[in-house]
Amino acid sequence: MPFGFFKRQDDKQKVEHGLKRSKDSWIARLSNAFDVPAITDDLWDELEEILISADVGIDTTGTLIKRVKERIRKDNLQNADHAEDALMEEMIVILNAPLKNESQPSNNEPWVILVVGVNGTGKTTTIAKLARYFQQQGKSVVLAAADTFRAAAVEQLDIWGKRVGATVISHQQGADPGAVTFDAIQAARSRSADVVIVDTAGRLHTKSNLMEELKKVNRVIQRLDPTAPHEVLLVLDATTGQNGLTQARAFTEAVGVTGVAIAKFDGTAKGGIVLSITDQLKLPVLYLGTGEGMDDLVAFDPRDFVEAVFD
Ligand SMILES: Nc1nc2c(ncn2[C@@H]2O[C@H](COP(=O)(O)OP(=O)(O)OP(=O)(O)O)[C@@H](O)[C@H]2O)c(=O)[nH]1
Ligand SMILES: [Mg+2]
Repeated sequence: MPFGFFKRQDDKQKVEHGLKRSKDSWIARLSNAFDVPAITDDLWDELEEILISADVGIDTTGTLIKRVKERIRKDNLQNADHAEDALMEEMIVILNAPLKNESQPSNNEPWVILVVGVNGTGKTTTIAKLARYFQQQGKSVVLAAADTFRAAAVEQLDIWGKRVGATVISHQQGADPGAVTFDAIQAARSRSADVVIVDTAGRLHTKSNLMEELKKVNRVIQRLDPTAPHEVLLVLDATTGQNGLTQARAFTEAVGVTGVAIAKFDGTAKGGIVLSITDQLKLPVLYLGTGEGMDDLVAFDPRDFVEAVFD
C-alpha cells in the first residue's frame, strides 16, 4: 500500500466537486446516451465520441467499448441499462492499475516519497496536502526543500510546512538538491520521523540535463537506504490532457514513477484522463487534487470515482 493511504469521510464529496465541470459536459451526455430503448450502433458511436471528448483517449476508449461489447454479447444483454452497468465495471477494472511501490523501509527508517513533475503542475501544493493528511493520521513528516532552483520555492515550502506543522529542511537557493535531500533524510532519522517528502524543482521532461539532476537526487536517496525511494510520485496537471502521458513516460524512464497524483482536478472538464493514465501507463492514480486548500486531496478509489461519475 502507499504510505498512510486511507479514505477520509468527505473524499466522495471532494471527488464530486472535482467532477463538477465534467458533470456539466461529458458526464451529462453520458447518462443521456443510455436513455434509449435498446442497444444499437448509434449508442456505441455516441459513447465513443463522449469518452474521447472526456480525454479518455482513443486507445483506451477503444478498449473500453470493445470490452463492454464483449460483456453484452457473452451475457446476451439487450437493455441499455445493462450496457451502462457493464461500462461502469470495465472502467473500474481499468482504473485498478496494480501498485508499483513494492519496497518498504526497514524498521524505524522513514518512508521516502520523491515528488516529481514538470513546472507548475502542483507538486509543492500536493506535498503540503500530503503532509497534512499524514499528520492527521498521527504520523510525523519531514519535508525536503530540494527545489533549490526557483526563487521563492524554499519560502513557499516553509510557509506550507508551518501551516501544516511539518519540519522543513532547506539550504540556500542554488544549493545542490541532492545535499538537501541527504540532510532531510538524516534529520528524519534522528527525529524518528515517519516519512520524508522530497519537493523537487519543476522540469521539462525533454531537458536531459534536468532529468540527469533528478536521477542524481534519486541516487542520493538510494545510497542512504537501498529500499528507498518507497514512492516516486508524479504530479500531473489535470488540465494538460494527453501530454501528461508523454511526461509520465519520460519521468518513469528517468526515476521509475510508482504512482500519479492528478492536481487541479477541479479545474478540468476532462476528468476521463484518469482512465487514460491507468490504462496506457499501467500506473496507479493515487491522489486527486481538488482545490487549492490543504484539505483538497482525495485518496483515489476507483469504485468511488466511477460511482461519482454515474451518480
Ligand atoms: N484549483 C487547484 N489549484 C491547484 C491545485 N494544486 C495546485 N494548484 C495551484 O497550482 C499552482 C501551482 O502549484 P505549485 O504547487 O506551486 O506547483 P509546482 O508543481 O510546485 O510548481 P513548480 O515548483 O514551479 O514547478 C498554485 O497556484 C496552486 O495553488 C488543485 O488541486 N486545484
Ligand atoms: Mg514547487
